[in-house]
Amino acid sequence: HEPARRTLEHDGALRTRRRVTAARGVAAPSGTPSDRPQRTIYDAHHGTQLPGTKVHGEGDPPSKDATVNRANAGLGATFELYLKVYGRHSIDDAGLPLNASVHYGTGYDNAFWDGEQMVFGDGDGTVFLDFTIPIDVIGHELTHGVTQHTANLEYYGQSGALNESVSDVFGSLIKQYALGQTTDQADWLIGAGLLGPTIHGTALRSMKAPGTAYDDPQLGKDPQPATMDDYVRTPRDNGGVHINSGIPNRAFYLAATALGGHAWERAGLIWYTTLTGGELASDADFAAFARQTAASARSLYGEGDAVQAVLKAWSQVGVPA
Ligand code: ASN
Ligand code: ZN
Repeated sequence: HEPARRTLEHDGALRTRRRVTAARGVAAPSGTPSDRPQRTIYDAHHGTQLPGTKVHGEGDPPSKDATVNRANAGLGATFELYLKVYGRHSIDDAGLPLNASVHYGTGYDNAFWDGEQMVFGDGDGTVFLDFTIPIDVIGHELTHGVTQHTANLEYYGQSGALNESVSDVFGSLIKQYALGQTTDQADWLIGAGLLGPTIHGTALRSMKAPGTAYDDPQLGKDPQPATMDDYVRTPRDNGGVHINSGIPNRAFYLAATALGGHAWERAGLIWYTTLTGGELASDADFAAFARQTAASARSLYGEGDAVQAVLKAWSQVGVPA
């Protein structure tokens, strides 16, 4: 996907230029984008044809299908965090309509962003339950769209692990923001409530303690490293994008908890500015991303506790900044 083009506007701020394209042939809104989301939920009826049939439009009364309502609410909560905290109007900052399909496939054990929309499986009911259950998973998938339209981090190796990590960071922040949690109240888990009742584990990933989310005969052990000492070199999973994301995930957790309070405020804004500020290369490695978070912290908050917390966090996970 072509990265969003950026222009330096008269006020000196780097902003993402409005795109003329929008999903599914719907014209992009012209002028000021709306402060309300424009959500549509589709039902794939256990097939793999996307998007499936429309079952819920913006402003419709709640569906009888709890999965539809969870998807709709999760998209709404994600839209709200991006707008109210970061001033971003949807995925493209130009009010892009949000489309999601639920009941994708049969016993489908995943959720994904396909470049245009979000897609959620029902899970097999044993290992995984319905992927619309964790709000952070919904936020994770939508954030892949934000990344595509901004830093466009290449989905391989360290830049791919950063792409994954950014989705976990904002997925977790959406949950923390929705629940009004401080850094010490947050669980820092991705996908809590998603594992079936017989699975020995708590979630898909832990940002606080990567590698400890599950250890189960069917699922195996959580493979995430917490520091560069345990970085996993593998050709699988696009070079371990869902594995090595544990390292930048923990860096965010450490920076956010060192700053305390609401993680979406200072730590979240530092990461958001890094992702969207136009200074990050799409093939950035961990060290380049770390340097840019420090630069963002400095430009937002000056020389002080924010930049110190960010530098210490990266150093604790073994990434030079
Ligand atoms: N749930 C996964 C993700 O969003 C799906 C994938 O690997 N593309 O990263
Ligand atoms: Zn992802």
